[in-house]
Amino acid sequence: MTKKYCYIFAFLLLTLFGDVISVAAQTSGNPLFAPLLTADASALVYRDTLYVFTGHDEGTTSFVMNSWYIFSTTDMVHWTNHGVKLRARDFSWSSGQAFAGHVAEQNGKFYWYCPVLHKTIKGTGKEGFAIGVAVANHPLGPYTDAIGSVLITDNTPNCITLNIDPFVTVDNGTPYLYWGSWNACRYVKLKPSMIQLDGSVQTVTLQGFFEAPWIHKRNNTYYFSYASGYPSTTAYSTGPSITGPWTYKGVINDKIETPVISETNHQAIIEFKGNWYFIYHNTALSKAATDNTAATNNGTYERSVCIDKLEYNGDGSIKKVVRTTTGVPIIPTTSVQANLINYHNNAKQPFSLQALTNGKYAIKLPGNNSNNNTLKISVYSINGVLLEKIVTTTNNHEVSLPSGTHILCVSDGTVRYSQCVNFF
Ligand code: FUB
Repeated sequence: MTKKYCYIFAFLLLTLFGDVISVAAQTSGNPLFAPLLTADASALVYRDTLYVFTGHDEGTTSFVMNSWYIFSTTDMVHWTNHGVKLRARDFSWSSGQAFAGHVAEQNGKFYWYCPVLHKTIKGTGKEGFAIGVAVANHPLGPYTDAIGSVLITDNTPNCITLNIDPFVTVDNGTPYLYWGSWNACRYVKLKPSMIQLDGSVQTVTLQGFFEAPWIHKRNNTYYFSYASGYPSTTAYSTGPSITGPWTYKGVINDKIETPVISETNHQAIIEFKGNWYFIYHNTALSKAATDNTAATNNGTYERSVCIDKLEYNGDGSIKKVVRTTTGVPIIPTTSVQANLINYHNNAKQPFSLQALTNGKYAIKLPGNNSNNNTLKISVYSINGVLLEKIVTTTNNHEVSLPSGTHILCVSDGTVRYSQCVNFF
């Protein structure tokens, strides 16, 4: 169909079948939580909600970080800022500095692993950071110190110079704590309690590792992503198990050099409602980027969390992240109620598109189809391109309706119905 005829087709359908329902497709925008400065995101899916836990930059020439925030969304566009939910000083043994934390769930409890400065423990040639754990019964807290003491300090055998950037995951029932910085990475098994070490600290071998470990699993492959080099890119390696061995695969996020440099590059990777996301920080809200009078062109200490899609190639490798200012599209959560128009007698039949948690819609057709008639559902783009054709005898079918305008035509063999539903 030529472009001209596509538009005529669309116009005819739209005028013939009257009522047009519009569903706005929006995007999250980047940075996500402007104007607040946020960094070092950790992400967790619980029930139908995505929670993002961030640090908060308060300095301009060094890391000044006192607290962690929580944000949540069910659709990627409408975010709730739940405010400060934990502070470094909430650990009575800490003198401050809320570096990159990580939240993990186990048996309905939520554990927030936090790297903070220890008041008294500082090993020779080490930086004095320790990792503590706060616990809550809900991702939003309230969180309290789970141990009243530390999990990792400069005194832990085989620890590293800078004990920061914890990452915890439960693999086949066993919790693992990874952490690392200054080119050194470690892991240790945790007991099921999540707050006690179970065995000795192991050295991790990863090409180009600098800091910020994060592991996700897809199709039986473990993906280990991390900040690499300094200033950092985000690179990744893959392996057959939670402990590797790890094979280097390449860079998935370039250095943050625009609008101004961020020396750090700290990622979280998460699947939510069938989509994969890459969460990172940039410098768009830093003085250097927004104020011509800024003393330096470095935004390292004034970062802001962003999100973009994470996409895979057919062979399972990760595509280079395309950083955007628009962010990611909305996941529809509202249902659309409408009437299908009987093609023959213009009568209206109720029909609904019910948003599902996987981002698709369930089409609820008129009646209960007790005769098991064959239903034909066609989804067209506005210019008449057939996007999806479903032939079914059930009265409840899942259909993908991505952004863009669509026209839905339904036939049950004897009666034809049509409706225009515009997904912008
Ligand atoms: O935000 C302080 C530190 O900078 C984090 O712990 C590192 O991952 C880096 O982002």
